[in-house]
Amino acid sequence: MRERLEQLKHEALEELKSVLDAKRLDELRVKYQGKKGKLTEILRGMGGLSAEERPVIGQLANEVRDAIDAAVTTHAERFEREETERRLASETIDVTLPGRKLPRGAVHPLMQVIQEIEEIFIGMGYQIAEGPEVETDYHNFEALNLPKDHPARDMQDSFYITEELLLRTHTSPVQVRTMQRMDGEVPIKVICPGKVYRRDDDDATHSFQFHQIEGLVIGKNIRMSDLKGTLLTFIQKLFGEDAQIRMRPSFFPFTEPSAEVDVMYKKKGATEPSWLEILGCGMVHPRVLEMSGYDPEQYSGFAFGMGAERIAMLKYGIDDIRHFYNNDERFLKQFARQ
Ligand code: 2NL
Repeated sequence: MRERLEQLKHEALEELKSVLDAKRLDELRVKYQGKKGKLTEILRGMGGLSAEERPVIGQLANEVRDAIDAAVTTHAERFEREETERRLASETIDVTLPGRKLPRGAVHPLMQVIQEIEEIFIGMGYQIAEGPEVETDYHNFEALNLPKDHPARDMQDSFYITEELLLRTHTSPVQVRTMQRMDGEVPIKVICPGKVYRRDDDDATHSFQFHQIEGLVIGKNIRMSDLKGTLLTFIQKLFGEDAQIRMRPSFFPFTEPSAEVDVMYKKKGATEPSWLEILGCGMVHPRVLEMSGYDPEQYSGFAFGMGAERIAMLKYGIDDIRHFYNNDERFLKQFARQ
């Protein structure tokens, strides 16, 4: 029995030398130490030993078992270490590699122009006001001195939702709401940018949906010369210090007197500068002041309005308004800053 144990130990340790992975190692452990293993088999035969032999052989059997255990554990630890090293080598991340470049968006050219105009007026002490795109007939027309039978309502064919509700045809209702909210207080200095809608057939210069920027100033002794000076300052900031303006008499139901403003400007691509119509304006009509709670005997004001697309087209020499809405990257990328 002693020889068989020694032989078993020798055999197990020899076989262990050729074991190269964790799976084979486990198979080997079962082969010798398992329930049906070789060591177990030998120990089962201990019943036939004498009382003197039994403790001696028992101790030897324990030694053999411990020796095989220790050798298996040493191997297992080595396999584990090797596996960790392999994974460390194959899963290494090079943190010094440059990152992937993400495509970066840009502000839409139309929004750039609107923001630039807003900033010019903010610099002159104006506030920005916004309002709903679905408006009441009252705010869009009535309060602007356009009663129901007024022929100017035909000029602005509109998208009606109900008898009383429509998509705003200009941003003037935002100014009406501003006057109502200010409740007779002065001064008012606001810029109202936003989307407006008119029933037009789309072409190179018309769109059923476009953007307007309107301005309103109300206070004591506001005069036509204040309007002209404000507009000259604005246009020189937008088109350059050399830009000149001229005012031509015009008509709007909500201003009296009214004027159209041209700017002397060399369009991108043009050889000679020329007068280009850029906005409409005037002194707020006394009835408009009165309807929104300002006594025209005490207060006066001026207002102006311009199409944002038109300004952007003049400034950048864009020949078709539809470029703004097509979202063609070849167009948009030309205006991406940086
Ligand atoms: C144009 C002309 C204009 C106004 C808009 C206005 C607003 C109020 C009172 C009086 Cl609340 N006027 N707005 C005045 C004159 C002209 O726009 O050609 N826009 C594209």
